[in-house]
Amino acid sequence: MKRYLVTSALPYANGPIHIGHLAGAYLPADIFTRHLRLRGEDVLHICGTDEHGVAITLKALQEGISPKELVDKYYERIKSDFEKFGIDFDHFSRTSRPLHHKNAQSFFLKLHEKGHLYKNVMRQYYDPKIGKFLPDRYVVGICPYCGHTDAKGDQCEKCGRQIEPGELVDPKSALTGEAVVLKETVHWFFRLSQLKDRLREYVGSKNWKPFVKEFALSWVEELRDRAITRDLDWGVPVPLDDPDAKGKVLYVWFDAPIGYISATMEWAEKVKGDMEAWKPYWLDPDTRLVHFIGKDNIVFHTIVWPAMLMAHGDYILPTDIPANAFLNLQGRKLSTSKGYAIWADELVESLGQDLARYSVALYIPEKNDSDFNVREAFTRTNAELVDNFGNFAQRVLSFINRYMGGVVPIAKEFEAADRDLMTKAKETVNRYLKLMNNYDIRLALRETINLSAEANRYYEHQAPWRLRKENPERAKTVLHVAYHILKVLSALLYPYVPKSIEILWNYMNLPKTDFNFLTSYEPDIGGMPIKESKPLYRKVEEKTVRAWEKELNRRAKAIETTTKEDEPRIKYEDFARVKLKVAKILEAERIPKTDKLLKLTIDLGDERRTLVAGLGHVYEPKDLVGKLIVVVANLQRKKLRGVVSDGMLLAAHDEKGRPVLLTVEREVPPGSDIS
Ligand code: B3M
Ligand code: ZN
Repeated sequence: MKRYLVTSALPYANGPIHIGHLAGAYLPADIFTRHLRLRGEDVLHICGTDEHGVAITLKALQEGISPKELVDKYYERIKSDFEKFGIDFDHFSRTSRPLHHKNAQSFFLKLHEKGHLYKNVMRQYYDPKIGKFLPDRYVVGICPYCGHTDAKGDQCEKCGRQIEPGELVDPKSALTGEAVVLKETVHWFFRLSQLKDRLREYVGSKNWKPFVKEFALSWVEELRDRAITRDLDWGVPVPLDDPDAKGKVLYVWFDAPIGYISATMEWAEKVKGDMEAWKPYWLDPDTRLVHFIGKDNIVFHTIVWPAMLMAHGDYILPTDIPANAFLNLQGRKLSTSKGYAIWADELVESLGQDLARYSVALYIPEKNDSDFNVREAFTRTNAELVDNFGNFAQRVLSFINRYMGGVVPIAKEFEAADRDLMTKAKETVNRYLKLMNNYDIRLALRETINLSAEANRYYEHQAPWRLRKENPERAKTVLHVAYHILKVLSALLYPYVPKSIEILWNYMNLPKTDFNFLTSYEPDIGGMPIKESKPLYRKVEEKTVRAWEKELNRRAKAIETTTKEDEPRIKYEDFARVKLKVAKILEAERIPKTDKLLKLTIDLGDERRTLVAGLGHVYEPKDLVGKLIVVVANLQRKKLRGVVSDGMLLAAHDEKGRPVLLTVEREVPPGSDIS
């Protein structure tokens, strides 16, 4: 038996959980953990809310409440969201608890005593009106690169550039509106650069997902020391008597990962009732420590956090970090702050827990961003979970109840078709185990549904409803085999849709429900009584799909109008800098290994150019040739998948988020100016 400690990224306690959070970390982590438990492994799934940092204090400001009131509100909401979605943590804690504060402070002190920290002066924005240093997010001004008037102290959301202290034009305090000044302040820095070699060796030794490992290795080479304290009054106070520590707290990304340890300690005390029980999970090198996260948390989990653990010295290092990419919704980015999402609780309310889990599991972004389209997701859930698997289960159990006295028949002799299907089941289980161990949660589900489709084909082909009159013995063998395959399928599907499988196990009246028993062929299932059964699932109705499409359209439009109101107006001169021209598409071809990117050759009147456009999932290349399009002609060139795109074409988006080309209403020469 192996020991695992699985964690999911601690969600900021500043908003409800939506399907992007679930697909990005929490649902794959729950599926993986439930599978390990079914296999009988020793596993803990730990999580909790991340309750410090600017993400909390800014949201509290916006809601006009204190950070404490904010985290108290969202701790309860987030905990409830996870419970409704069946995310089954062994313990769900929160980083504002005293245990964590004490733990984070002792972690800091240990690094301080061992010489891994040093004080340094840095320039920080200061609001003279309230006499406080401001975190970069609290400072707004004009982006020195693109002129965006709502850029923040450290980055511009419009052009995406990092902004160094002092670069922001006309910086003002987001709290008081007053002009801010740069002042020197003291912070404690973590000697990350000293750990570069150890980190390079540590990351190099891991067989993480390629995009995770490459990203981490690239960061190791640019490693520099980081400030791990902040001028904020909400957070874990810096535990030093030093006058420079007054009014300072630990940087949220320093304290938050320590929250994984604190939550395990709290589990030991509050759930297990044994203060020492956390130690094997964090101190024993045989424990496999697995952090499920979203891709925006890769750096902190693959570099900073292991460096902290190396510097501290007592704890094990993360074994695996199965980071996932992002989930989009109807072709648009999800946004908690803008209210564009499907919230965990409303999806369960609408579909029930198992269909909600299944529909999200189909789109877990394990390697690339994926898009949750409600019509496609619910149609596939109906076809695969309800019609394919659900139907097979109901047919087998009701046939046994109706024609075989409610007892699993004994099989006297197997035919080739029976042995084939049972062999396929065994092979599927082996592939499933490999995929699960490699965090390929989505592909493991694919294997399961493929086996279920095989089982349906077998059942249809054998046609026991005819056999029971013509060859009753044969009918008994077919139902015996079908019951065994249903038992295997239940083990594979349980982690995805636990509630319905537990009901199925009751109908099947199984003596045990561990993975090995469920997936092995047990001859003595013959003769076992089963219980009356009912259909496990109800399909998602067309009216529900329509209602979701309508509602999501409304939410998307709501963003457009709010951004319109908030969006500052530009001057004509700003617009005049953009050179728009008519172009004719001369050639179009797909860019290999992408389903969206097309390489276009266009005629711009006095020149020909190459453009890269994300139209391939909606337009066939051949249909584009000859079209007149609108192009931004003076955009900086950009290399996309090895092709230099010299300009950008303009397209609108329909209600499903699909691109619709902009063109002119009658023929004009290519290269014509647009103004
Ligand atoms: N609170 C997740 C986020 O970026 C962040 C994770 C902390 S895990 C230690 O929302
Ligand atoms: Zn900018």
